[in-house]
Parts: sequence; C-alpha cells; structure tokens
Amino acid sequence: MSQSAFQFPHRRYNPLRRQWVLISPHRTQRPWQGEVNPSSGFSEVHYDPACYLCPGNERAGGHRNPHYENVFIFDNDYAALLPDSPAPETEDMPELLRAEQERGRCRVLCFHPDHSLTLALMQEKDIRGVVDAWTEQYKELAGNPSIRYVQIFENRGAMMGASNPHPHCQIWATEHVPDEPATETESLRSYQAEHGSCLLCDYLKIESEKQTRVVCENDEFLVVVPWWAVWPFETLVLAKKHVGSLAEFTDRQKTAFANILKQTTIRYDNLFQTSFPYTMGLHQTPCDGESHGEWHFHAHYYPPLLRSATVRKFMVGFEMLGMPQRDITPESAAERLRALSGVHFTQEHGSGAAD
Ligand code: H2U
Ligand code: ZN
Repeated sequence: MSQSAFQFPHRRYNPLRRQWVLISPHRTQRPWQGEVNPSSGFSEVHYDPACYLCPGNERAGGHRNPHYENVFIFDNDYAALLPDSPAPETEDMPELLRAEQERGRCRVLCFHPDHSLTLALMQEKDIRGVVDAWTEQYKELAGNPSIRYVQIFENRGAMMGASNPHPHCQIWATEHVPDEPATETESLRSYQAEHGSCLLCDYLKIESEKQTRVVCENDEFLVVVPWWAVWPFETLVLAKKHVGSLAEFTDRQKTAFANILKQTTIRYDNLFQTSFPYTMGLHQTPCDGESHGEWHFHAHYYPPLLRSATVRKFMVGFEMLGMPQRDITPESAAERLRALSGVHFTQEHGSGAAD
C-alpha cells in the first residue's frame, strides 16, 4: 500500500454495513481553521428542579421519579413502541404499500442522580453500575419471546437531539431485528461462511498490528477510528474476545468496558474542550431464537463535530443522494484523539464542571 496514493480521493468499503465512503484527504490541505471554543454543554447544577430525570421530580403523565441513588430505569412516557399494538390491516392493500406489526418496549435509563455528570465525568465504579444495568436490561428483554432485538443507545448533547443533559440512555426492544443490526448479521455470517473466521476478530488483528487508527485500548477492548469511518471522529469499540453480548461478559470484561467508555468519552471532550455530542450504541447478538455464533460485541460512536465545538458535519448533498464523504482521513482523526490526554480537561487543574 502506497501512502501517497491514499492522499488522493478514493473510496473505502465498510464490510459491516456493506457501504462505500468517499475519502477526499486533499481537501484538508487548506489551512486549518479549527479554533478551540470555550467549554460548553456542561450543566452547572447537580440538581435541576425543571429536569424530568432528576431524583424526586415529576415526569409527563404525573409520574414521579424516586429519590434514586445509582441508576434509575422507567418505561418511556412517550414510547415509540408499545407491547400490545395491533397488526395493521393489510389484506386489501396494494403489494407496494407494505406494513407489518411492530410491538416492543422503550425504556429510559438514568446513569446517575447528579444532573451535571456525563460518562466522561462519572467515576468508573458508577459507569460499571451502568454496564451492570445494561446487562440486566439486555438479559430481561432478550428473554422475552416477542422481542428479537435490544438496542441500547445514548444521544448526547442537543446537537444530536438529546432532550436533556441529565446523563441517560434509551433502550428500545423490537419485534423485528432493525435494519442496521440485520445488515451486520448478514455481513458477519457470510464472512464467517466464506473465511471460517470472524470479520471483527480479523479486523481487530489488523488494527492492533497497524496501530495507525487506534485511539485507546485496555486488556479487553480496542477503540479505533475505523478504516471506513463516515463521521469525522467516529469510533468503533471492539471487544478483544469473540463474545456476542453483555450477557456473556465476565466480571473483568464489564469493568474493562466501563474503563474504555470513560477513556473514549474523555478524549472526545478534550478534543474541542466541550461536552462532546454523539450518538453511541451497543450492537449485540439479536435475540430472535436463531444461533448467532457469528456475532461480535461492539459499540459505535457517531459524533457530528468536525472542526470545533460548534462546527458540525452535515450529511447533505452528494452524501444524501450518492454516498457519504469525509475530508479528514480516519488515520489523522485517530492520531488527534490518541494524542489527547486521558485526563478530563476540566479536572486537569482541579477545577471545572466535575468539581
Ligand atoms: P433523549 O434525550 O435521547 O431524547 O431521551 C429522553 C427520553 O425521555 C425521550 O425519549 C422521554 C422522551 O420520550 N421522556 C419521558 O419518558 N418522560 C418525560 O417526562 C419526558 C421525556
Ligand atoms: Zn436532571
């Protein structure tokens, strides 16, 4: 592989999503205008009387949160899926107007009672508590025969549509395996059938050897800006061992997962000295009753920011109509994230939001 040839426009393949991404590295040769904006996005208060997630406060429909001390889980008051919605009547419908029943559950999981915290600022032992709660939720929902997939995800920051800065995530459990994990299942399965090995185990080996796209790692997890990253600072968190879901994690893996989430989110916050927005999600074994030896646990971080705390990437134009495109290479994004301190910028001098 010639390094110089990769400085020209080329496209790279994402074998998980089966999509191409256009890379235009020469566009970043224009002067770097990446001003570092002052810290923003952090909450100043530990308790907000107007927050519907803070302990003791009222939510929609008159529900009141308990005075919780660790994590707190409740059924989403505006759930996108219901456990008992009826099947649409499709008998007299044209074939092109297809619809199917989709039952499911939506929950909200508060990570911590403190309104001002984020995963980057929480103590590792408390993040471990979140990992334990995710594990229990996955096990319980996956054990329900009418559920075929459990999606745990976090929308962080107003830029990503999060409705509230209080540290929380959502869990949507669905009757069908949604498109993204369904495509990944297909990809992992066909790769295994063809090569007799796991796509992500093989990919992990390549990235560990090359190191150019590695952001950080610990004994159990490797974080890379993947070869095929679409978002400027997109990362993929890979379990080093071939396990399918949190339900199979050892105690050690759960602790290591909490550690890697903190390491990753600290680097994100430090990049533009802001509470870094993103959508993050866990991709785990579908619970559709089939055997899924091909599944390899991983998490995706999709952050929108491009140049500073306020300049974001928009997926418009050619990207909506053709294919995704990026300017900074995954290698340079990884290099920048890797070079950042593993200590949160607000805590480096013993002051700031985390105090
Ligand atoms: P997001 O910040 O990712 O939007 O998640 C917050 C969720 O909280 C959102 O899905 C729910 C919204 O429906 N919610 C309640 O369940 N009760 C409320 O009182 C307000 C918001
Ligand atoms: Zn709150």
